[in-house]
Amino acid sequence: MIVKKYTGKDETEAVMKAKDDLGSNAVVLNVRTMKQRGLAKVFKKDFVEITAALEEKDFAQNVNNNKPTFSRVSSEAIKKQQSQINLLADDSVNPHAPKQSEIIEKKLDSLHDMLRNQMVREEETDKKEDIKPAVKPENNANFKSLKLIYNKLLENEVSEKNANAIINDIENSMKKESNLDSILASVYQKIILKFGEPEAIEDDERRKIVFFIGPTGVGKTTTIAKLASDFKLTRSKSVAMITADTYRIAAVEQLNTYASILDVPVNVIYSPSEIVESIEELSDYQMIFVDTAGRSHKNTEQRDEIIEMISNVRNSGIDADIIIFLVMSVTTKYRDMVNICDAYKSLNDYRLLFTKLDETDSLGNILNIKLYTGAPISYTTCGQNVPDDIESVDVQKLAKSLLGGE
Ligand SMILES: Nc1nc2c(ncn2[C@@H]2O[C@H](COP(=O)(O)OP(=O)(O)OP(=O)(O)O)[C@@H](O)[C@H]2O)c(=O)[nH]1
Ligand SMILES: [Mg+2]
Repeated sequence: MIVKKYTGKDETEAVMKAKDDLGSNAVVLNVRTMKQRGLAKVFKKDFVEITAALEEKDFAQNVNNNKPTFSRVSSEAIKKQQSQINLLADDSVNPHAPKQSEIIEKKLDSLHDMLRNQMVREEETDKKEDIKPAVKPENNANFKSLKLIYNKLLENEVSEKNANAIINDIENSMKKESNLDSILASVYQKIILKFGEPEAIEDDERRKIVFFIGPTGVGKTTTIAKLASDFKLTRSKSVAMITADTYRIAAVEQLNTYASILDVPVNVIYSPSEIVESIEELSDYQMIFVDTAGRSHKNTEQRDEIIEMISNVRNSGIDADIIIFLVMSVTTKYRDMVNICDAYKSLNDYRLLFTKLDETDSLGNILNIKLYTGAPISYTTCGQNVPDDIESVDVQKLAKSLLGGE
């Protein structure tokens, strides 16, 4: 992994520098505003420093591809990252800034203590069980730490294949002997890179048609209510809804209830051919959320209706961004999630939205499915409360949780 720092008079300038240097797959790990102190305050302006990271293989590819464009880093994402963990503070830039080692210790201390305690306990268990992580005990001073982290990942339902890949990467790039803190920090960063840049709904002026598709009962309608509320009440957008769910008797009523609380119009459509006309009727609205009936991915006929509806909009030439959220509950088994994603593969560019994080402690499937599909992750929901129980994916929080942290 390549980790580099860039400075600029503002975030945009620093990100542009990273863009020129690292290319499209880089991920911003951290953004800091560096304040001038003492006499320097008079002569020099504050500046922004970002820490960006890139997988080595992507770096090599960038060089070959003559540096493609940087992935979109929304100002929202940047703001969010300002409050996020700073693992790589450069001690030399600002003498008053906390030292790198202090920051790592502070941010990862709970994980560290927990893992160390566990290490002692597992020494006992190891004698009884034969666990087989990717790391090889021979000549590897880091074996215990890596094995612990590997087991933690498996415990959180990261697949064996993905846990092995993470551990192998770390093992290959590590010094002969590293302490638990630095191994943990490397794994943590690796996981963040694997999650990639989340893609929430862009908060810009372009009109948006947003589809919510997925299995029955995962929370599509509830999630629409949460997002519609955010866009209408917090971001002052004009919002409308369309429901293609006339399948369940109470479905239209459910959406109507949310819509009337939010005071937004709802159109009901009965077949895929009606969608374009319905959107045109709502031409005054910036955001149109389209609810669909939960479909078993095994019922290909029903699934094809949804795909047809989306294709109709794509082919209509409507001037709007089309966003598709494939909504899945994290409580669903990995194998079923894979089948669901496969069922909608032909849509190509859906984003992953995971619900019901409050119902499980094991979030490994989010990483597994992200890596299986390559699709961006967007939002997670963590309860039934509208509008509060939703957030743009916080990859730092997810990565910590996969390592057993709070
Ligand atoms: N615990 C929990 N429950 C949720 C969450 N999101 C939605 N629910 C609940 O899940 C149930 C189903 O939610 P809906 O929004 O109706 O799900 P849906 O995907 O629209 O269902 P269908 O339209 O029948 O396919 C409701 O009881 C919701 O309150 C969540 O994040 N956590
Ligand atoms: Mg519904």
